[in-house]
Amino acid sequence: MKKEFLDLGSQPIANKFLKEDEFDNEFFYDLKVVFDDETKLVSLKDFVKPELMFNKDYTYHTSLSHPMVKHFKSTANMLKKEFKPKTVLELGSNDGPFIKNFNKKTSFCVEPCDNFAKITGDMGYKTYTSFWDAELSEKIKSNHGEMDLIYAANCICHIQDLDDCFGAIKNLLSKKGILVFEDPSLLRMLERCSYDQIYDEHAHIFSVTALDNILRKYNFVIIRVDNLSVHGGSNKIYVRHIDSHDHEIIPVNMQQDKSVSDNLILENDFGLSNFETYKIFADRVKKSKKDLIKLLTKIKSKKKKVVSIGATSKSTTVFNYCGIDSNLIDVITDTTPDKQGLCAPGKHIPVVDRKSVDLNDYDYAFLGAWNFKDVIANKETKFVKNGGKFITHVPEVMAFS
Ligand code: JHZ
Repeated sequence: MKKEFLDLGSQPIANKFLKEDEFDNEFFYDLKVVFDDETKLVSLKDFVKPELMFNKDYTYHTSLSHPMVKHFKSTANMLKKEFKPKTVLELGSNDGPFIKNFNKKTSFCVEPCDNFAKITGDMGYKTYTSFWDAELSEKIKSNHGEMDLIYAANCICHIQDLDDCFGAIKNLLSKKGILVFEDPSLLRMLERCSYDQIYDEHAHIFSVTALDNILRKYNFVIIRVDNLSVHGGSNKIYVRHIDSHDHEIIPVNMQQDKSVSDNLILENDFGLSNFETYKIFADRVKKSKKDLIKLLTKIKSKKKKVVSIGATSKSTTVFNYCGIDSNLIDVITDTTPDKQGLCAPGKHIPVVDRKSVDLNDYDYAFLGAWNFKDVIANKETKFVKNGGKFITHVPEVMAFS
């Protein structure tokens, strides 16, 4: 039984930055969110065709975010040390910051966006330019055998058909192998009212509770959960086959640790299994929209200028849900060359290189990449010294310096 609790209105493809002559044919869909009473999974009501989102024009380069490169390097080193995998598969390898820490002969990538698949291919990793599914799992198994580590960061929550996804993983993961994946945390999203985690690519926002319910169907068991600060609060989930060690003693690193029950209890205490919690969240989202429009309108009425930092998928949701266009935000800066010179999805605010803008010409800077608040604040100390203020909507709408 899927119950709708949130309507974020008509939305464009979150990462499809456009030229002016593409405005008329831009694709829009209704972004509504549902809660499944049985599994407790939160998902989009209507999915967008994957090919419209993940293709050769995909613009999100993981390696352009230095904190993420650091994060993937330390994750890779930790996994090598703790699990010593002989074979590794990464789902959604993007431009390779994780896989590049592993042996080229025994590590493989799956990446549906041609532009990124080419990057890891050129780095020497066999890369399957394809969406993850049962057929591909079979193909990889017959080409390279089973995998000891299957890793996916910000990828599983993008896969619409979770049954096919986990079935395909079940088929390829070696008997004593480990599946590790990380995605934004539903609990953190609800706590912080960061509703902008919801956009076309995020088919689901995972709780440990829902994953525990779903993974059991595949005879998988969650053995550990790490709460991460990346992407505004994510969970790293460690999973093995339930019968991985038959009658042998299960090694310590493969035993279920306390983090699993700790997270389940925390989520239960917050009310993640109750529909009422989602209705309260939806009311907070509506208030956040009202507050943000009010603040920006007030600022503009005083003839002040506002820049936005980070042309994120998240800011696509905020700007389109709140109806924020270039009357309220003059320009967006982003460090990604592929986004610069284009206009942001839906509301068509121009995106420019940070280096081409003197931030001191602006009075306020909206944090489109609020998840990098500290990194941005440390870079932009001159802006603050000259009286500039940041604006964020997470956890609530405010201007600060
Ligand atoms: P960032 C993407 O979401 C899409 P986004 C995807 N669906 C997903 O799940 C998450 O990532 C993981 C720029 N920037 O990481 C770089 C600056 O301009 O929040 C990026 O374009 N200045 C795969 O798009 C953007 O902001 C800066 O100082 O919401 C950050 O995007 C910094 C630090 C970043 O992900």
